[in-house]
Amino acid sequence: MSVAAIYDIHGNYYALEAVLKEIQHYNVQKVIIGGDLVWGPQPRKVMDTLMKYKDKFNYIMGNADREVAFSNGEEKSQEFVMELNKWCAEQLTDNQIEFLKTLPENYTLYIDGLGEVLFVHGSPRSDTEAIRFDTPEEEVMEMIQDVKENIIVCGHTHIQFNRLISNKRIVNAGSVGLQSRAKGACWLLLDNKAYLKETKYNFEEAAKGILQGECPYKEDFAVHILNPPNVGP
Ligand SMILES: [Mn+2]
Repeated sequence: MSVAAIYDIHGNYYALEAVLKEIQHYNVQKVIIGGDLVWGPQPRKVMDTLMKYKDKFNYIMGNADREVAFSNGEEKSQEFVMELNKWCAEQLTDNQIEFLKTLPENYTLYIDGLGEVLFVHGSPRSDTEAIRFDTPEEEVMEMIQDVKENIIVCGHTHIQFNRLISNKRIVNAGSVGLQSRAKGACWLLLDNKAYLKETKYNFEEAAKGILQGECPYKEDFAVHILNPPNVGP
C-alpha cells in the first residue's frame, strides 16, 4: 500500500494542487492530511478543494485549524497570528468550520512493510509541541514514551527529516505550502519505506495569485514562497 502524508498546506492553493497532481503518479491508496490546512493566504480555495475529498482522505487537526475553527488562538500568539486566525475563519463556510472542528488529533494505520504508523501534527502529546530535525534525542524520547507504534509521522515545524530514536522511526513530512529550506512543496510517501518528497511548482505564479487576494500580510506569504527561509516556525 502506498500512502501520501500531506502536512501544513497553510492556505497555499498552488502548492496543494501541485502535490495532488503529483501523487497521481504514485498509485497512492490513502492520503493523510496532517493538519494546518487553512491558516495562510488562500484558505477558502484550499478548503473548497479539500472538501471534495472529505470522504476519501483522512484528516487530523493541526494547532492552526483548532485556533481558526474555535477562534481560540494561544494566548501567547503574536498579534498577526490572531488577526490571521480571524480572517481565515471569515473566509470559510459554516460547513467548512464545522468540518475543521471535528478533526481528530491523530490517526493510526497499518502499512505492509512498515507496520503500525501513528500520524500526529506536532508531537504525540501536543499539536503545538515541535519535533525538529535537531531536537535532542532525550527530549524526543520524553515526547514519544507512551507511543506503541513503530513509526511516528509528524509535521508542524516545516522542515523534513527522517530520524531513528530509541527504536522508533520519526518522520517529519515537511510543509506543502510554507516550507522552509526546501525549494518546493514538501510531503511524504510511505510504501515499503518512507520517501521524503519535494514537488516543484511555479513560485512566481503562486506569489502573484496570493498578491491579487485580500489576505492580511499577503506580501509576507509571497516573500516566504519566493524565498523560503532557512528556519522553520
Ligand atoms: Mn502547526
